[in-house]
Amino acid sequence: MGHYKSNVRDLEFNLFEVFRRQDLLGAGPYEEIDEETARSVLAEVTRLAEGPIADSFADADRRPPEFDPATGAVTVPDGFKKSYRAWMDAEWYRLDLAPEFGGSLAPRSLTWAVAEQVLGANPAVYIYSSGPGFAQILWRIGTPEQKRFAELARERKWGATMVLTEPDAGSDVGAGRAKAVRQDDGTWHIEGVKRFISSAEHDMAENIFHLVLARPEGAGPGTKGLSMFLVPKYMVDLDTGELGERNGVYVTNVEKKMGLKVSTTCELTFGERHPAVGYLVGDVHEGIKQMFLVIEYARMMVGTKAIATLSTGYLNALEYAKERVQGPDMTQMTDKSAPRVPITRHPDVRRSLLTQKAYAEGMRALVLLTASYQDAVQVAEYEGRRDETAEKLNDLLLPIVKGFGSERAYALLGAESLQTLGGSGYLQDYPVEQYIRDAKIDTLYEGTTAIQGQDLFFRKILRDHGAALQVLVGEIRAFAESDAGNGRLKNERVLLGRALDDVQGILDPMVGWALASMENPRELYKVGLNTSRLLLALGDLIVGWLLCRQAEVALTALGGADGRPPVSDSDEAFYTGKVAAAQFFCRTVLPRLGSERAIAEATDLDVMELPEAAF
Ligand code: ST9
Ligand code: FAD
Repeated sequence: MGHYKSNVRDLEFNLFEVFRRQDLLGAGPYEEIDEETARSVLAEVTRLAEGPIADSFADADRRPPEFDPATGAVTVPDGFKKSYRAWMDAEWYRLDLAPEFGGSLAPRSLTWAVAEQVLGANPAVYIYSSGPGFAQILWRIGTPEQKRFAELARERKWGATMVLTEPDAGSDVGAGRAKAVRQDDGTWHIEGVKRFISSAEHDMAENIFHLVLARPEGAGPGTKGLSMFLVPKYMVDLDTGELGERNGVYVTNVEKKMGLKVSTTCELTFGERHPAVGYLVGDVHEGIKQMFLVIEYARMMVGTKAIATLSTGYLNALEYAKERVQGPDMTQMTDKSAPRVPITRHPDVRRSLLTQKAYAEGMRALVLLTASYQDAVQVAEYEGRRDETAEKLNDLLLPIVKGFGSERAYALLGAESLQTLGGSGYLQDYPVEQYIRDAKIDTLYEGTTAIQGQDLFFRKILRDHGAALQVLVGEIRAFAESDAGNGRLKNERVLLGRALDDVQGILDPMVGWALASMENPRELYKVGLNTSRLLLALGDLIVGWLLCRQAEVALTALGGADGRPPVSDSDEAFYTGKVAAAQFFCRTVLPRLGSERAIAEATDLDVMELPEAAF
């Protein structure tokens, strides 16, 4: 048995019992996919993920890719190549692609359920495999020539990268100095050095294309002065598809990292040896807007990766706990001859396991809720209209999936999953220590947690005048005030309502300080002292709500309502676990939001007035 433990039962529960995705299938944009097909896709991906994709996970960590500074070439270990091939050859990435672009479009909820399994089994496989997805974005926004390039890229399975970061421009992308110089033939020469670029070199594809942000000579400062350029590693004859000369973009270093080692993180130098030719994407100077099409997808991917890792971390911890015998039952702790029990009998281990289960399953539901808004956006597009509410709810939830998801997953993997294995968790005999190293990056790239918190408050709440948030809050309030759970969730709904008031109690003063900052700019510091707090608190609230919704569905199934047959033993255990996770989360996690509120309300400027020398 490999390291990866999928939770396909829970994926199906979310898709078909909670979010009822079957109601969308077989019609509109998803005419070709019915529920049975969707379930068989999940089953097949589970087989791949737990088998060939997971196979090289540990080995590729111990023997990471080798970089040859003389040639700039990178050699990826053979085992990993096999995992990558297994995924690319299966071509499930086509589920994300439009039929006009060689795809078999599936709802995003299904494609993120598929992605979860690959990201949990071997995240770098998914990251390297994003070439066709990048190509689709280029195909949507590119010139006719770039559309042709995109089709070749998809067919030939070329690799792709997103190129923003520079040594002095990380969170502050607008500080980028890479330059674009226009040539007489309409192409551009890119000059400068980018760093930390994922997948910029490897030996698993014949070509790699880079989507690069650079500043045309004379363009203004900040992100709005950046344009996006297509810069291929090898030039391409668009008529024949043949590869031509080597372009002047080279990897000049590959970083040594804490985790996710098989995913290359590269310094990328443009135009040093010979010109790096770039093509202005779509022939328009809208670089940052265009790049956010990629970023939005990548932020969802990073959150899903983190949550997938927590899920397999929890399931590994659970398996270990069931088998590890240590100490007597607590009620017999003074009896030195009492029988020893599996550690699952110890209250503190149970607390830990339920904490992991509630977060892993609640955050999976958060990913799939977000994906269900993406489904709505796709359906609307297909019908020739826009669903602005779904668009905005997706926008609102993205920083929570990414920022909250990665923070909670990383914290729990260390504090709870590894801890469950005791000293054994610290060894490389078990996968959890690698999970922790591999998951740390999720709080950092694609915008750090601080950036996600600011995105949530300033862009997704304040700039939206709270409109999308009010829709979400309205749904949570309605649930809290309903009779969901038929009496069995009464206490939980009260706790949920209180948690909602607490989150509102964090948000209200923040809005007040933001308004007051127009008179006194320093009031903005009080907002900045609380954006990460709001991000995490709102995440906890949504997880609590989703766990309660799941519990409601589970209680109905257990109650045998609507003349349903009694459930199987395994389903009975599954549904019982759902109710328990919701109750546990509402009783032990949500009350903490009251303290967060009190801390937020008491915010003053002391922290900002402290002289740097006093730190
Ligand atoms: C990275 C890669 O870290 C990590 C691993 C990658 C692995 C690759 C995997 C890729 C998978 C994806 C493949 C594609 C597949 C597709 C498949 C399809 C089916 N939302 O606030 P302002 C825009 S990469 C949308 O003034 P500042 C907007 O246009 C490095 N748009 O910002 C806005 O204009 P307007 C990641 C947004 O103060 C404009 O930006 N690095 C959003 O100038 C300016 O906005 C980072 O993430 C948004 N949320 O700049 C950088 N926000 O307002 C983190 C902004 O007129 N830093 N825009 O609409 C930030 O995000 C900063 O906040 C900043 C600030 C740079 C935006
Ligand atoms: P900094 O921006 O210097 O941040 C340092 C600290 O200051 C952080 O805690 C941050 O939260 C905080 N901070 C910074 N600004 C603010 C602010 N305004 N308010 C509050 N706090 C702030 N980039 C790409 O373009 N393409 C890639 O493919 C890519 N892949 C990557 C892969 C890996 C393994 C790594 C490590 C990075 C990758 N990156 C990539 C870069 C990544 O997106 C950046 O590292 C990230 O955006 C943070 O930038 P930075 O490292 O410069 O940190």
